[in-house]
Amino acid sequence: MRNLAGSGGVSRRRLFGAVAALTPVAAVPAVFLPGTANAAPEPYEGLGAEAVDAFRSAWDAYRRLAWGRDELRPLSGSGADFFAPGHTFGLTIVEALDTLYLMELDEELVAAVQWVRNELDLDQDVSVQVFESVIRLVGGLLSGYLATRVPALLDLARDLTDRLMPAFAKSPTGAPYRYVNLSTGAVSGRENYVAEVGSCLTEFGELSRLTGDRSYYDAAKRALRAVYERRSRLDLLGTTMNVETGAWTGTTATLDPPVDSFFESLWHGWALYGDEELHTWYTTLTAGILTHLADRGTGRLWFRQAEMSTGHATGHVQSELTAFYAGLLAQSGHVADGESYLDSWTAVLESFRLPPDLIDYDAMRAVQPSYPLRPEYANSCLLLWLTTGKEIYREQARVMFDRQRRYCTVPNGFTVVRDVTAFPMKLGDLTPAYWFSENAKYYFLMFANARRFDYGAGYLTTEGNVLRGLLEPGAVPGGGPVGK
Ligand code: DMJ
Repeated sequence: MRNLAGSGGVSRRRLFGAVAALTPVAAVPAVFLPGTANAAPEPYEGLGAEAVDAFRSAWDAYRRLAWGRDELRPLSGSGADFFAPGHTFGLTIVEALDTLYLMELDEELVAAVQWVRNELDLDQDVSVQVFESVIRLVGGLLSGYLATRVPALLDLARDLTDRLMPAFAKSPTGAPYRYVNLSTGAVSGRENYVAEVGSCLTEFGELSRLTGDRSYYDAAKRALRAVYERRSRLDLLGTTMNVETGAWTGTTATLDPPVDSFFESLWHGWALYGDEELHTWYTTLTAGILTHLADRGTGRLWFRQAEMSTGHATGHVQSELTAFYAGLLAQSGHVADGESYLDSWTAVLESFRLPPDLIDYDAMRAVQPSYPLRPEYANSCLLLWLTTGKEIYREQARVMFDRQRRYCTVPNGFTVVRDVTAFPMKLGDLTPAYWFSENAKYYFLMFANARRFDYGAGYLTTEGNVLRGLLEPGAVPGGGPVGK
């Protein structure tokens, strides 16, 4: 194994050569992979093509039945709006852009980019959730831009972010309001969750880097600071704060939602933009988590709920969403804990056919038995595989991929499960847009030797949007930007 973090070479220079560099991009932390000088992995059991087939089956159904709508309802054969009824943003298209690029589905990519350029309407009189708009739409547009170099995608990312900025600018603390009206700038939702306050830095940082306007990065960092400065003396955070007063209104310390991706944001901010202060904040809060929330009482590593000021335990449930933390721990140097935590979720997969959305880990009981096609387990498999080079993580991802195909496949692609404990499982009627951005991409990157991805220098956001390591944008037919 060797450190391949610096192996971008000519391709990386081409990719980023034309963009303004505002904040110097620090060395991405060491990523280790077995493989060739190009960091290209051996394909895994021919499953790369099967990951593309899985993606295509859902994508074709979306194109046929819900094109331009936010999400596909595969059972009823219709579309659904994600942000607000009657308002649609083609969310699935935006989320899929870089996946289409990586999978070399170029005809589909051209059609997707054309839809975004011609049809995506940001000037809608509707309140949207700031967090979801940032990680899904801004992030999707940015990675789409980095993949294709179509300037309109960057312009749209900036336009949307400018429409979201009142949520930050109007807040006395800098922690954003939860909602903002895209047309009027009116804000609402003074109680906001920690994850939603603090998960904008990766995308805003990239926008600052690409446009040379650092106000986006500064707004996102001010929001992170507003939370960090209110940590308890045990270096724990609560769940919810009043963004006008800065007072905590939810004082349970947890890694589960609605806090989860806050910690990713700190690490990504350090890894992508070299911000030492974010590294310090991440290190401080991680020590608090490992000291006061880590619970090894079952013989496995879990993370309990506790009162943020005293550290007294208040709960022993765990959301499947928290499975992301295995990868983050490994990525940030806590490899042994990351591996242990993934093992805990692998044990869940041994007890249930698919991971329930919420479990009581003491009793290994499903508290919320749905499985909304979540990607966090596969995400951590990818990061642990990249970090350790161990094949076991590709094998575990294969198990998850097989389970999804076995239990979630329907004639129009894939759908969510309402109850994984029922025999047969009860299905719901939705292909979440994140499936196109996350699950399919993680499987493809692990199982294929993706020619358009630099495995030694790749970096993905919390929503799976690739912000580093996209190679050869000129490889798309016609050369140069798609749709130019
Ligand atoms: C995704 O939207 C993102 O990964 C987010 O950070 C939380 N998880 C959902 C999918 O489960």
